[in-house]
Amino acid sequence: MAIARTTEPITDSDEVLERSLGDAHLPALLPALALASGDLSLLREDLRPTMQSPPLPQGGLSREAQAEAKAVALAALRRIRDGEVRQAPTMEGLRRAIEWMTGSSAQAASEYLPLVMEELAISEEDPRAPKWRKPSAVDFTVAIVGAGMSGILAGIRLRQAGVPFVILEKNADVGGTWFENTYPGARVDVSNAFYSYSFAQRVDWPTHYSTQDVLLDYFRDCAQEFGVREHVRFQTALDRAEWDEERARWVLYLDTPEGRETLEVQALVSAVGQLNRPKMPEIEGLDTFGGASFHSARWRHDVDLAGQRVAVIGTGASAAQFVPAIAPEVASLTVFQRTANWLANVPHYHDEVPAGQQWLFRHAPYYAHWYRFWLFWATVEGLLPAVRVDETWGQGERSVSERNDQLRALMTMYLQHQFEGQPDLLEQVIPDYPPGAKRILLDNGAWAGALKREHVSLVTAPIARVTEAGVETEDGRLHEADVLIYGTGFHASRFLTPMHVVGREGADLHVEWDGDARAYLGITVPKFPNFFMLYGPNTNIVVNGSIIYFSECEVHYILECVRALIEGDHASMECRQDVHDDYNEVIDAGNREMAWGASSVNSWYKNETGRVAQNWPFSLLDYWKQTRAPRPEDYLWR
Ligand code: N01
Repeated sequence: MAIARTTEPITDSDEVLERSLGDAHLPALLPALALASGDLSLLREDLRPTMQSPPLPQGGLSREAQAEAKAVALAALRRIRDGEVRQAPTMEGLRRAIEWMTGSSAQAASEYLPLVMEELAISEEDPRAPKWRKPSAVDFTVAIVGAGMSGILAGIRLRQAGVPFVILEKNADVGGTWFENTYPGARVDVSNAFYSYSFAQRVDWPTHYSTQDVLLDYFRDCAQEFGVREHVRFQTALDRAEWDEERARWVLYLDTPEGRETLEVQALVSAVGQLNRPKMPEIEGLDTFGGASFHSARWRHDVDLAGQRVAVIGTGASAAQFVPAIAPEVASLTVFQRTANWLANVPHYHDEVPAGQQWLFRHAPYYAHWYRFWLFWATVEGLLPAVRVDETWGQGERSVSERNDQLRALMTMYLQHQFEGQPDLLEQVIPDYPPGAKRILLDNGAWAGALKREHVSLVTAPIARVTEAGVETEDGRLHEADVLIYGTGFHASRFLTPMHVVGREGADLHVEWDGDARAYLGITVPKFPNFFMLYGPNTNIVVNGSIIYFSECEVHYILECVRALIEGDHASMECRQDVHDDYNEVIDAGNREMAWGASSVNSWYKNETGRVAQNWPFSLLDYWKQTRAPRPEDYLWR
């Protein structure tokens, strides 16, 4: 793995430069080169991308504009290579570049500037690294539960701050979801330029959207390279955590390969994720099935699917990946769909990163960073308005606003194109809810390609029961199968199960939540001092943000909490109930104004009470701002 700390000097010929530019993402390259060369005149009005979500290829630049942009970029690359220019970007330059790329006002660009400074790591290598260290005389240890993406991250930052920590991991390796989900076709659906730690940018991702094995390696490498792996206790599960108020300690009861053990720490961080407890459907007769059956997150690689009659229940993000992957080898495939998905057309979803782009990532100063920022803007912040409810729109379950309706039209056209000549199938796959009410799945034609195969059938009749021979639908049909695969998702709203967390005065976290998990900033909970969560309630994003971004914000906040405890000589900090309650009202109101909150469609974003307990309804900038540091007045300090 090549983590890029700085770009390599350009020593190649004009020919190589020109060839590489053939693969360049021009809306990201021009600001990168403008800043690196100090020549802001590269940010020409006639070469400015049209910022639109979903984004247009090359920001909608015409062929002529693209050719001109390449010529401009070639000249700048040459000047940088020949040592004529190489500048540290100025604040004014950065602001102008944001304005140019996003089409935002100067005021909006200024608002994003501090965040962009961090994202682009302009003035230092890793601006998010803690700027403080625990004094050696202070006794303070943290336990992190989970060595997935966010647990590794918390370990990296604690190590940098000199705070002792241990990571408790139930599995035999790091990687969390990328360790557990090994189903065929598993890959990330957020571009790796964004789905990667800001401080560990790779310049050699083989594909835009990495497969599971590549991501598992990335997280393994990061755990190793940043000195975290040696702090992980594998095959060690936290069963119960109890807060001892008098001694201001968390007492942890662990199940280890050697048996039961206790451990005491000053702070506890949950990094267990939302999507790691497989959910089996509540369908009659599951146990009666005669063949092999398994959940997508517990893939049975020992079951050879070749030549088998396979049935799949569920058509979410997991099934959308493994159905196309297994379709070619099975004898027949019956896919049971309860709710159709909106698909976003991403033609390069499975493609390799072209050589020219790889060269630019490696050599063009700031290019990788601006590419990351382009994705951040075009596929995340920019998409939010398209899923926000317009109260005056009044189209029910069709769409939530004019912009949302346009998105619907765009994605309907894509489905019509994909299922051309198959009117029966088309009718089944067009969702009857607004785009963004459920996760929009990325697609390059693989889904339709699988469903249109002769031996694949899509069944939308409700399932009545599972029998020894297969799956029976309510229309009385029995769909025979040798193997039954559950792509039925996770117990997402049962946060932190099956762990028992007992806070001040015996408060049990699950009793407190009563099936409706809430937290302040998704991180802290009243009655649970020195307890912090990563990817906790209301920190999930729907329209394709990167959860790594959220984890970096959360970890920064938690480190600032630990710092406040240590530097303020406090034994504990506990979120105030009124602060927590007021915050949750704002969150709930925000979610009601988004497609996923307004629509009545079922989704894993809602818990048993119908409340959206998963999602963050505001911008990424908002979350970043709110997680800069704990406000002293939000907490009870002891
Ligand atoms: O799970 P899901 P998932 N009878 O809950 C159906 C992330 N992820 O594992 O829609 C019949 O989305 C259920 O139907 P319905 C990503 O955040 C990311 O696929 O509830 N059907 C649905 O079709 C994602 O959102 C990646 O009506 C039943 C399916 O099972 C999240 O994980 C890849 C049923 C469950 O879909 C979860 O995705 C994979 C029943 N009784 C996952 N019960 C990438 O990065 C459930 N269903 C690409």
